Amino acid sequence: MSLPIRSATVERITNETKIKCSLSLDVDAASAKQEIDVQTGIGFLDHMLHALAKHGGMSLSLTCAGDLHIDDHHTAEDCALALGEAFKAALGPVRGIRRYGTGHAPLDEALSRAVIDISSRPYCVAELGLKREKIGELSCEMIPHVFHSFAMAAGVTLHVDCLRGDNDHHRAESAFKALALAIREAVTRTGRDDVPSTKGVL
Ligand SMILES: [Mn+2]
Repeated sequence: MSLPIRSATVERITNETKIKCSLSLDVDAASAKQEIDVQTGIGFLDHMLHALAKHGGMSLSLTCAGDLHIDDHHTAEDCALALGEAFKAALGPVRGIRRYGTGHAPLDEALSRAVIDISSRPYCVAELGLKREKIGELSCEMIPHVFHSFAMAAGVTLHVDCLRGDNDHHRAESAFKALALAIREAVTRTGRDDVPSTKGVL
C-alpha cells in the first residue's frame, strides 16, 4: 500500500508581497517526480531555495511578486514564511515520522550543520558567520532571517551553523543544503502511526 503524497499549496498576500507556494515532501515515491521552479525576484534566494528543495527531496513551486523597489527584506522574509506554512500544512499532524533530522553539507572549503526537530516548538539559532554585505541581490543579514522565518512558520526547532569556510556564497549554500538533508531525514516516514513524543502530542 502506498501512502499519500504529502503536499500543500499556500497563497500569502500582503501589501508588500504576493506569494504562491506549492510544496510536496514525497518525490522519492515512485509515482512522483521532482519539479522545482523558484522565482522570488532575488536570484541568490532562488538559488538557495532551489538547493533546499533539490537536496531535501521535495518538489517546490514558489513565485513571489514583492516590493523589491524598497529592498529585499519583505520578499526574503515572506517567501520563507510561505515556505514554512506550506511545509507545516504538507506535513499535517506530526505522526509516523522520524521527527529529528541532522544534515552536514560541504561545499568545497565550506561546511555547515543543520539540526531540526519537528516539534511544534518554533525556535531558531542560525550562526553563519557571513562577512559580505550581500550575495548577489540578497543581503547577508537576511540569510539567518530566512532560516528564522521558516522555523517560526513551520513550527520547528532549527539550529544551523556554518562550521568553516572562506567564501560566503559557499558558506550560505552549504547551510541550505545541510538544512535540506536534515529535513529529508526528519520527515522520513517510520511506518508506524505514532506520535514521536513522550508527551503523546506534538
Ligand atoms: Mn552556488
